[in-house]
Amino acid sequence: MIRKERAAFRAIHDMAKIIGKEIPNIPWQNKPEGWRYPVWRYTENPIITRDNLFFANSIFNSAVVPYGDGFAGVFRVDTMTRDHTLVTGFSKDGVHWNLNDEVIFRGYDPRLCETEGRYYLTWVNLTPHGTTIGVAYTADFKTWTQLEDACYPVARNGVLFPRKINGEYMLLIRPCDRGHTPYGDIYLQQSKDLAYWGKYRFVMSPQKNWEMTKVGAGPTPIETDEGWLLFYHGVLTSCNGFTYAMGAAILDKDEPWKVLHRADCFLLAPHETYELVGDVPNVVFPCAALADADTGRIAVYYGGADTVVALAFTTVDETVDFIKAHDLIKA
Ligand code: BMA
Repeated sequence: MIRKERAAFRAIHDMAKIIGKEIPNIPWQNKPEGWRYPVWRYTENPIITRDNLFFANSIFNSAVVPYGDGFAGVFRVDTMTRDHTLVTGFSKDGVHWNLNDEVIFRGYDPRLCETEGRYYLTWVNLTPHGTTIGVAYTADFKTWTQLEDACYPVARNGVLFPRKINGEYMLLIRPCDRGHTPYGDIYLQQSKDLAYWGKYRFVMSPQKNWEMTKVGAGPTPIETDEGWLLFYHGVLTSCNGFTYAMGAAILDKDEPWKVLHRADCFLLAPHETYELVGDVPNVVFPCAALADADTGRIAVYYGGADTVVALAFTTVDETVDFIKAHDLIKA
């Protein structure tokens, strides 16, 4: 189907629509025959391992965006001294990456989004008093301008929306403690200039067993005609420690602290060896998603077991339908 026909088909069949750019070269594999779930893994996973960079102990929770005629990314590299560092990387196809060994920032769990012609990076910035949310921007992934940290310690999982809403930048955050926090809700804060933040709003807390310990925002929210599609991680504490899985919700377009729909179960949880075995076993940690407005395809990048980067696929229809079919928000 060509683009116009696809748009007409979506309108007639009342299908969800991504509001954003077209990404014709989005990494993609069709859903395997007989697969009943809304998210499926790339068959060549993991796409990045420690062998992609000299002196890396592990390369995992990482962010990517379309850039030029390919893709750019910021990668979490824990080094052989076990320092937390961020480096850049480039790719033609979103699957095969060349990483640079120059450290751009110290910290971890980067998120990227493009807004107003700049690529904004948010990450877990390290301070002597605990972690906070670092903010920086670039035009070329070579020179970076660092802004004020977006909150005082202690917080993690700072995720910017890809455009201003009602004239304000909006940032999802997860207040936490200095350790492996045994609790956690998602909040939102607003700013006119990315320097001064306020208008704090509660967004969501754990609801079901699979996420009962804590929840935190994942990739940059995806704008759809139904609202903001948010993938997030939820953490379960078992007698063996934490298990991280990916859930999904739809937030109100204009007041994104309002959760319109939310799946009561995970959409992706540790199952494959590279998710079950590694430096931290049983971790699926999504940090980025590419979304093609033309086809509705979505490619999610996630860390596996705090050791590798992996890729999974879905479509906006599959995910939105699944969330609504398993909705824990009662009308
Ligand atoms: C969180 C963060 C993530 C990590 C996860 C599982 O607190 O440190 O980077 O993937 O724990 O270890």
